[in-house]
Amino acid sequence: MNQSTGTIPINAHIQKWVKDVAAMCQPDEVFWCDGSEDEKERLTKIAVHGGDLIPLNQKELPGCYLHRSALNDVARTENLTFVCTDQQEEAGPNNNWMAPAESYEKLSKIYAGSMRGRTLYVIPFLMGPAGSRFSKVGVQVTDSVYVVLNMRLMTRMGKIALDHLGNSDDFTRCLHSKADLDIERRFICHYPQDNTIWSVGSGYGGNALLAKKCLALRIASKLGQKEGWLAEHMLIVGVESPDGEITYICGAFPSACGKTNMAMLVPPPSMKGWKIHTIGDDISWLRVGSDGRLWAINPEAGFFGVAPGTGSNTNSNGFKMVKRDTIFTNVALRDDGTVWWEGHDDPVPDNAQDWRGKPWDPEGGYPAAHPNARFTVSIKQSPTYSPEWEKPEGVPISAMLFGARRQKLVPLVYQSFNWQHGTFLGATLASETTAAATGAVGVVRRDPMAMLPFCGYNMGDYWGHWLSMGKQVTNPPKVFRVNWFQRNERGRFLWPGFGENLRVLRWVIERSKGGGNANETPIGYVPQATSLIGEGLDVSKSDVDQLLSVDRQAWKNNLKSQSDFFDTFGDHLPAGLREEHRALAKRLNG
Ligand code: GTP
Ligand code: SPV
Ligand code: MN
Repeated sequence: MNQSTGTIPINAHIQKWVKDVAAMCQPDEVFWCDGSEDEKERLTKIAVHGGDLIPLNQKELPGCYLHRSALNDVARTENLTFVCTDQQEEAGPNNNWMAPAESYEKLSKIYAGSMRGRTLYVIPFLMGPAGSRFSKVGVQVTDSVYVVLNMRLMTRMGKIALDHLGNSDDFTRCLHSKADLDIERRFICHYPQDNTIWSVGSGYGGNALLAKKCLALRIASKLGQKEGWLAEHMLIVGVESPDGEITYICGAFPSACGKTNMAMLVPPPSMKGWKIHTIGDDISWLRVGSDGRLWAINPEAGFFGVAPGTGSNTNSNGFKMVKRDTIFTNVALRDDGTVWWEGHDDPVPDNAQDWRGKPWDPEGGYPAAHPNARFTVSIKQSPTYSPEWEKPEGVPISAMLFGARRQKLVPLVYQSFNWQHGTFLGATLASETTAAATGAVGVVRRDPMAMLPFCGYNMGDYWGHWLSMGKQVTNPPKVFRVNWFQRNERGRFLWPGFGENLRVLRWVIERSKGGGNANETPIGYVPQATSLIGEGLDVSKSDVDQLLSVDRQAWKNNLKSQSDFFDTFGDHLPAGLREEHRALAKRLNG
């Protein structure tokens, strides 16, 4: 076996670990990634040659490639995702659990010899700016060149990570093998006590790019609890008002519920002078600053964004961003070597291959792109990219949003009374499921803080950690609940969404500074219509009334499902949340 480590020195801890892993997986070759441009070209050639990437029309889409995943491997598989702690209680009712010894043994058998005939790639990566107190190092081993090329866009990869790590042993060991892509032999296992992730049998997104959901959320959330910080499924955006002041906002929305879109929002023509600065579209790591505020970084370096629904009418920044140096996964391929998806600017194509590579029948009643088709692209390609992304201390957060897909009940926006009540709004978040995970779509489920699939420990303890963070942050962000997805009886969206969501952000910013008009209701502060909408928006008065209404009876009917959900956490439920639930019941019944 070729064991050359190339030109960069690799610390002894990494070398030892890779040696052990290689002994188990038995690759033909080991390839140490340095993150250079040269290397990217070599790897791309390998990927094209092996069929992992299909070159697209290089005139129209320079540097762009298409990847088609296995048919049974198109989304995260939450039922095959485990947190492996000594006690099941540490993982909590929110996680699938396996005992560490049992799962190591089970997966070892699948890994054994799984890389025969393949290359084992070693990817050192850094999450967060170099030299920042927020940042963490991981090393991923994988037998998928597609994963390497994605990790290269999604993280700071190669030498920069090794330099940050030095001789330390403090890195997350991320082992990944596609093995035979058999769903019966697919497992995504987390070992927080060993700072280790083992993923096998999938080559897709959050299952395989282990920096993302596995490290930056599941492992990091547990580290955050131990070390006194937060790892959240949140976008970070800077909103600049016409007077030039920038306010930073974080937003937690479940998968495929609008984070990427909000992170690179395009202000409507009627809101002149407003500007958007993108820091992150999926993950935030938050720490208390010496000024008592909460500061956030985006640990990632790229977007793994939902393609369907991305067009000039919805997200023109996103649409422009993916015209070069982008990897597309499971979109449709047109005759001229360009790509297409539902919601693309161009009309429905007559001649295209669908995401599986089969001739697509536009009349067939099925989509050309998979509903969870994605693009992978560097954050620097966003027209709204903010250099603040590089700041080691992050940006100060003035407001946090919890959002979800709800056809009914939940108003467009309302504000919590305080941090504890804000934590309660996050803890009771529920959303209609999407194609980002396997399983039924459109079913309402509880998804606290949009973290149900990503919290790496008992969610009751996680809420307790949120409340204790509130005590340390003397100047906490104001917390809001938002919902862009209310519909009328005929199924039409009541709110135009996308760029028009800036109207909601404008109110959020006013409220964060202690201004803005609101009515106090049992669920929180709801904006007055006139102060929210402003000039230049064509939405009927009755729709606006509906968007901002609080149906007291419907909320009362919801109380029991909230407390039933809380009960599943037993003693781990912090008293503060029980208190908030009682107080809500009292306000609704009062
Ligand atoms: P993950 O990457 O899975 O975590 O998702 P995300 O939260 O970043 O979701 P994204 O912004 O990619 O949006 C997912 C889908 O929701 C896309 O099809 C969007 O077009 C649609 N969407 C986003 N914002 C809005 C909105 O304000 N209104 C409506 N109706 N749809 C929206
Ligand atoms: C999500 O599902 O929330 C994503 C995509 O952001 S994945 O990387 O697959 O988790
Ligand atoms: Mn996500």
